Amino acid sequence: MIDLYYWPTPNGHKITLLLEELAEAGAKLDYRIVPVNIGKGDQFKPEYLAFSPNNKMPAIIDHAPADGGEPISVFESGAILLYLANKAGRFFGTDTRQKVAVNQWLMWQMGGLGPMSGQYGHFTVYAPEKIPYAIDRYTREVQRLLGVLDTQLATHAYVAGDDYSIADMAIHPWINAYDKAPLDLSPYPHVLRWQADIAARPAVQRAYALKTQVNPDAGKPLTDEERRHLFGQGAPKS
Ligand SMILES: N[C@@H](CCC(=O)N[C@@H](CS)C(=O)NCC(=O)O)C(=O)O
Repeated sequence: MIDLYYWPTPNGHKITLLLEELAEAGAKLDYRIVPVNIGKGDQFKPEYLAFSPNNKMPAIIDHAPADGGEPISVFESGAILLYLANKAGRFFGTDTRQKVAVNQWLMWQMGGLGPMSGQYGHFTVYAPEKIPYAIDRYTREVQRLLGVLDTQLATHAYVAGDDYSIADMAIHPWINAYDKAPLDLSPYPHVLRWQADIAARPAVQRAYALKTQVNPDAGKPLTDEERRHLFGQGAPKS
């Protein structure tokens, strides 16, 4: 059994996308969701920090690792996707070349599209003060990344080639992640085609449906308490 420490955000969706897809593919890994309400500060609880020290979700604890030993915990969504895909032997390519292709696009999401989109959302949606330079900077960077993705998808069905992989699962939730600040995707027709193809998958629909099941308040404006937990994380160690 895998405990998935989860809240329905783009980084959380990545893991349910994989776990639901594994079930669909006949390679099911049993899991149960442990909600981490990041608006209430669950990510700062000592018992959570003990295995997920970056105070973010998602994280997992696998109580039945392949080596039969002690439970294995993993934090960072990219590391979790790699761990689970390797354990199941699915969605990570079958030879070295495919694995390299999946890995590089996964890292592209983790180091590029995810953080840049996160800052785009912060400055366009959440920041109490609208700073034109920051909004412009992150809008342009997300648009640049969408252009890179569009070029790749012009000649490939999925981001790493012919097969749907964990790289697609990492990227999909981050395409236009902010309903309140939608970007015009019409300059990226291949991204739109790929986005729709993936959205039609039954496993994807099940994964995204967890959003309102786990957080019925999803999409509502942040309360002051939620802002405090999410954006006031205390002073750095000096
Ligand atoms: N690099 C991390 C980022 C995770 C992340 O930013 N999670 C957000 C929600 S999408 C979170 O837990 N935020 C809580 C906080 O910042 O206190 C990953 O990919 O797992």
